[in-house]
Amino acid sequence: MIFVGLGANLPSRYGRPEQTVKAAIAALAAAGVEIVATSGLWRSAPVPVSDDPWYCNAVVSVRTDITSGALLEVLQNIEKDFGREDTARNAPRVIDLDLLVFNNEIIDTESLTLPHPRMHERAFVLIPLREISPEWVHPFMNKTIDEMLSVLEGEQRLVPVADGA
Ligand code: PH2
Ligand code: MG
Ligand code: MG
Repeated sequence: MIFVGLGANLPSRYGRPEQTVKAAIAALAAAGVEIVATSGLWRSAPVPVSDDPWYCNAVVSVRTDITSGALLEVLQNIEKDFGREDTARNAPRVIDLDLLVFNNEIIDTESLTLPHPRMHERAFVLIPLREISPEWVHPFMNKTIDEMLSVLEGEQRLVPVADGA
């Protein structure tokens, strides 16, 4: 299974973060990456907690024959095309496309770490992921999504976006 996380907390040329996230999913499909399942859209408080705007987050599962490195490049090209600027980690952004999981690959290189090194501590990743793949187990933590969520103590605020928003 291949999972991509999406996040946005600044307006883009596509409009509000909800619209940008939907446009980014469409851009992935247009780049030839088959979208298998799409979570709902969620509004989430910034992690770590700050005065930055809340994010819109979602997770998609995809199917593709290209390598993880090539998929990462596709994601980065979409980010660039959407007007993403290179700024500090955790800085507000028009769109963030993170390669979370690529089958059972476990890698740690300069450009790519799989699974994503912080996904297990982020409710804004785990809750959307649970919607589309509730049985998924982290390949080296050997934990289910529910097990990873249970240690987060609910301190991360997350609300579903109403249909049509
Ligand atoms: N992304 C981050 C940092 N913090 N917080 C929320 N709620 N959602 C995000 O997508 C997010 C974040 C870095 O990529
Ligand atoms: Mg990110
Ligand atoms: Mg990123």
